[in-house]
Amino acid sequence: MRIGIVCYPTFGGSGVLATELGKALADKGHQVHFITYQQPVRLNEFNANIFYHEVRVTNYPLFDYPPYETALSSTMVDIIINHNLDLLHVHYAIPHASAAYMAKKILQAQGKNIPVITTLHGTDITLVGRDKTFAPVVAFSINQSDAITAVSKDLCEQTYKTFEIKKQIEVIPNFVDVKRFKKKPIDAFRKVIAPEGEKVLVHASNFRKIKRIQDVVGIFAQVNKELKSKLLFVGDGPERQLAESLCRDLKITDDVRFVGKQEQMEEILAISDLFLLPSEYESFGLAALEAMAADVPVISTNAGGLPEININGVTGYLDEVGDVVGMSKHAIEILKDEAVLKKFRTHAGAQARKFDIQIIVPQYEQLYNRFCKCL
Ligand code: GMT
Repeated sequence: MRIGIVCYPTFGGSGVLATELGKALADKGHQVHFITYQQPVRLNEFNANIFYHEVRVTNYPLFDYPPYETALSSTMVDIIINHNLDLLHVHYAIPHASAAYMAKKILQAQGKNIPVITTLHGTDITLVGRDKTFAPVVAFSINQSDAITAVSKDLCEQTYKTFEIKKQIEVIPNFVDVKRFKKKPIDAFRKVIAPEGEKVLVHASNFRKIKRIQDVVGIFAQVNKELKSKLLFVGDGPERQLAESLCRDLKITDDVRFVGKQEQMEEILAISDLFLLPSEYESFGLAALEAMAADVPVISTNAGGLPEININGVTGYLDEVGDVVGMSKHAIEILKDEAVLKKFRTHAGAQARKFDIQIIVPQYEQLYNRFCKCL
């Protein structure tokens, strides 16, 4: 089957998921065409079945804003025709679903039907999508998709609550390649990060407000008072400075490292003991699932779809948004006793296996098959 995948090429969860899906489909023999404005960050190896098409936006002095959506629709049309694609799968509604609708209509006028599948990822519904500036277009283009999927039950419910959706939204949860995240820790690396055998806590995100990274600092400060520990901040984003100055105020800078955006997350997770995700909302929490796949328990909030992956008292703990005291207490409870930590690690790994790539990708293939009998 020839599949077009449209996504954000950045470190965000939707782009990561879309890229991993494309790679898995290519491994299964499908021809996958990524249509994005940059090479997706996780698209870092050669595969004969993968093609990357860049969306180029021609600017013109008249334009205060480059017309990206128009360029995207035109590129979609071009690639669908010239590579004879069977189906288009767009990740993140804005602006991918509406650009796909436009491409579909253009092709329809030329006598070609291209099925469009839209996967909703979270903020395209719960934050940006519900903004009045975008809402009518988002609702319309979701309704015009041939199939709609959401990455968690919670996101599915939020979408029905937020928009008047006339179609069925199918839940296909995010997945993780468990094999990839089962890495042996590199001793030399662990020694650099935690030279005295300190416990290693980690947070990875785009450091947006919704991630509440001030709570990551707050939790770590409490843990650090009780246990010798280090904190790794992976990623970058608007709240980084705030977190850095909070670390200075709390005098914990020697034990906190901001390591920036990292492609080899599995190596960092392999030397980690606990993952912190105190977000205000997560439709799913792919970063937490990746941590669990590396046998790292998770301290998170109980917001959004997080309870669908993190099991309270089993794979980690879930507390109310902003409950730094509760999350600190739970973090210490897991970390202070090796036997307890080991139990949580085992359960986290087992839970992640339920979301293994081998289990979830066939669900997307079955969905594609309903629209195109060429598998
Ligand atoms: O978390 C972000 O801000 C990035 C965002 C994205 O679209 O890249 O992540 C969303 O999609 C991920 C993959 O499906 C989910 O795991 C994240 O929970 C979700 N983020 C939010 O809902 C805030």
